[in-house]
Amino acid sequence: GQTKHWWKESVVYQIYPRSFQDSNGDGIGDLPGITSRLDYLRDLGVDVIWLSPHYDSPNADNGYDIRDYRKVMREFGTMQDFDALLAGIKQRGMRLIVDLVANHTSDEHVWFIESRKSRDNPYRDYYLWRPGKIAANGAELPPNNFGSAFSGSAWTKDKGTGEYYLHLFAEKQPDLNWDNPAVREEIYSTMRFWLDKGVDGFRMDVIPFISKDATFPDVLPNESQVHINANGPHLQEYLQEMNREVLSKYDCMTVGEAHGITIEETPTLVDERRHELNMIFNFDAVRLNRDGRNWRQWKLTELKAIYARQYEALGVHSWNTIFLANHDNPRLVNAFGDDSDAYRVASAKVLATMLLTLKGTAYLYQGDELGMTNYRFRSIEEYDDIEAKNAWKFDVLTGKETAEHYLDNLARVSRDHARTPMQWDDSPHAGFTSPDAKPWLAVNPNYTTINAADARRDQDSIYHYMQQLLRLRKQTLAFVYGDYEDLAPEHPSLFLYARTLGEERFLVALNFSRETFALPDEFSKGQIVLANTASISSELGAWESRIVLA
Ligand code: ISL
Ligand code: CA
Repeated sequence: GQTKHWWKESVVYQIYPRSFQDSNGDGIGDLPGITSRLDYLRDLGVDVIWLSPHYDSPNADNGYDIRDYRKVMREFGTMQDFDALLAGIKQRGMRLIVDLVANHTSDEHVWFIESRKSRDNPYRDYYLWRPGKIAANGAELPPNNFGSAFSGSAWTKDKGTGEYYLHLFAEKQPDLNWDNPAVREEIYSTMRFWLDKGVDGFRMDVIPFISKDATFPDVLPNESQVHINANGPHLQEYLQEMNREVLSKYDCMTVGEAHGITIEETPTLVDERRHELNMIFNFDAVRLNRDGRNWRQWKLTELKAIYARQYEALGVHSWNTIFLANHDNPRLVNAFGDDSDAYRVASAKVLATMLLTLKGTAYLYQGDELGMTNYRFRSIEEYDDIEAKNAWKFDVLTGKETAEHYLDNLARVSRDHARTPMQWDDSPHAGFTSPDAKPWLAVNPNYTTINAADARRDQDSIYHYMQQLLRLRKQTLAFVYGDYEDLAPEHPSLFLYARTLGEERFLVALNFSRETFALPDEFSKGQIVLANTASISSELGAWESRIVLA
């Protein structure tokens, strides 16, 4: 059978600190701001807070480029502010996990400053340096054909020594060399530092990328670079070592961000008998609406097939995560719901019902409890994200893609949609920062109607519905450990499933469309536990959700 753990029974709420709450009027969210909002999170009913990077950083990629792993980002506050936040979270019976970005550092990290100085610097081997390749015509090329996730080659030639360093992300994010035992020990010691402070675990950024084939063969035309990067030769060895040296010594949870790992490969990282990670984020569901970088229209049958495959592949020894949004994706309701005025609220409730009743630890993203929506960015200048700005330079400014096509697509997929400030109330800047300040990223003008203060007053709000769902889930182990059965995998608009534990059988009915459909008899016979509409019939109307105890 399945082992029981607090992290399987938990619901996690992700905070992007830059955009949550500003406390000092500089237009940037900060740690004291989060501390001031902890009652809001406790009232909502979440168990664990995941804090996106809060470390010292020059912010080439909003904190995913770390300059010092043991220092708090100046804009976010001080170590005392961090300690106060952690204490406030614990006082309210919640837990905190922090982001561990250990595949790469900032190029301003002291290790890299040293590393680039000379070929025989003691820190040289902390990063991945290689000589260029000489082509047949005598021209010098990068060591291989890896691309950076943020456009261009993944190699940059450094003037000082004439060698190239690897950066799977931005030029300012050099990849660490995990084959060097000193690097691994540095990271483990950093992990102990935060665990000893009392944090409850880590969300590990692109963790499957840490091990590289040191010979760096080219990616062949029929191969996928992310899949290669996520399946390096020593990945399992390093994760087991990390578990032995650090994780096993604490009561903590780990969730690896695992772009490039397939559903069927997931157990190689999380099967509990291997002692590596507790769970990973698989990207099949959240990126179902993407074809490479482009938006694609997804189908409900495809989404259901992904959840069925995850359930099958993970079995009883591996644990799943359920999420459809984070700081790298557009808003939940735009991407997977119906953002029209008529159905925004109903569809956000349908999605919340699904996220909180499927099998796996659920991850909610800040603002989704309010049904926050994508912002209408007016020009490339108004965006902030390095991914969007670099691709503009590489593809639009070079004429590979028209500005119109690029901006139309970006309006649907941009990571910045998730990063616009939290909408707290209907005062200027949505209460995110002081009235005379300039928020670091645009506030969505719909804050006058979509905001936390209104949601808390309105008994029919998404916020209150989610609060009920979270209470229900806490009381109901069937939603955590129960078996999962898709009752209508081929239905194009209805998602109907059962969660069963022992004698207890719950039925969930979700309508992902504006049409009305009849429900199987079993649904009418049971007792209604929760629904997003007051009028209940034997049919399921537009964007209705219903949970039934059979
Ligand atoms: O968001 C993506 C592209 O739109 C993904 O490819 C993303 O880069 C990938 O999932 C890794 O994401 C993580 O590491 C990045 C950072 O920019 C992301 O914010 C982080 O979630 C580099 O640290
Ligand atoms: Ca601030």
